[in-house]
Amino acid sequence: MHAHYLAKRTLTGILATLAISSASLSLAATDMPPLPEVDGTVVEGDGNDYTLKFSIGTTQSGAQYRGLEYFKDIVEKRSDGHIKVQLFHSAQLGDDLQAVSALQAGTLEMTAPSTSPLVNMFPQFAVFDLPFLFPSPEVADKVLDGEIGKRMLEEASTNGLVAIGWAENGYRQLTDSKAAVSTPEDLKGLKIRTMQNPIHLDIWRTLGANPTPMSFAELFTALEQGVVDGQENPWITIQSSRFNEVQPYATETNHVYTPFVTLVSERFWNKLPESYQGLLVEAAGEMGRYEREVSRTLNDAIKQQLKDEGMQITELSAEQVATFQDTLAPVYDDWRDKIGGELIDDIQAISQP
Ligand code: EAX
Repeated sequence: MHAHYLAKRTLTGILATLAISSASLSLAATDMPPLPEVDGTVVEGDGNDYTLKFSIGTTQSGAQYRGLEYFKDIVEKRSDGHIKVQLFHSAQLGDDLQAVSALQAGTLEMTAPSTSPLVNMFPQFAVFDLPFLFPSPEVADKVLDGEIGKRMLEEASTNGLVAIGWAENGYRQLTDSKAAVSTPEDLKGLKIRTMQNPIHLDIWRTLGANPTPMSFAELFTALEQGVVDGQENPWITIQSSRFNEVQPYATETNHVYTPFVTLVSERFWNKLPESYQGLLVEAAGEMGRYEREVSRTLNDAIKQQLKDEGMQITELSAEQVATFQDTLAPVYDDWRDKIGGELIDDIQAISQP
């Protein structure tokens, strides 16, 4: 058993090395790390076979999809092949909101949208839209993996959905096609696509831009055709969606931290034996930890790669960040009461060193 494991590892290592050296040399810094080995024992089911379609909005080359590949590996191996996982990327089975509706209808089994388009359904998710609330990924982890995140998953397990874990899209950055942006004044008149979320609309309106909500699936074409001038997403999502091909400018604003919430169709969930429900929860936890690690490890390398490919990236000074924060203070105060000040206080308490 031990020898077998060793042999397998070595072979995998050699194959990975070969793949890297024969593939693209220029992308080495941002190549996905190899998938971790699956550990854990086989989980006994009820003898039935299940097929699970898991669809996401981002593309095949992002960290999110890499996480899904790990999820598939875990679930298929640990169910001894009784659960088959089929992966769909790039909103092939619908954008964030359409995929959630499909889960409710029982025509799709899993998805992992950004929390932002779901705030009408789950108002507490709006904390993830408040500007500059999460000072570091470590604070985000404490919130997502602690009591608050657990409570939010419970509260989001309704309306035909079961929420079983957190991954991340990450810290959002601005891109545009018109000019470099380093102050809110530079945004005047810029048409910025936002997620379908009232706080994001408020943020960009308050900064002086001309925001318009749109699904992620329509975004590349809208940027390419100049329907909008800019958008905002984490570096990894900007790169994996090739937005830099149509957006020469970017600003490292880090204005919002966006998680992905892992959702299962309740109709599918209820068909599964309890042991397989537990397996999905464990696999979602491992996927979330792995995906966040990949996303963070690649973040800076991807920013550098975007620069190398010709994107003009503005990095803000502390003072410039403060100007954005001060301008957005009214948005923060206004939404604070609507969302619930106590929850925000709890998150801020976690942020204190
Ligand atoms: O599924 O809409 C967006 O900007 C997000 O990146 C999208 O939720 C990814």
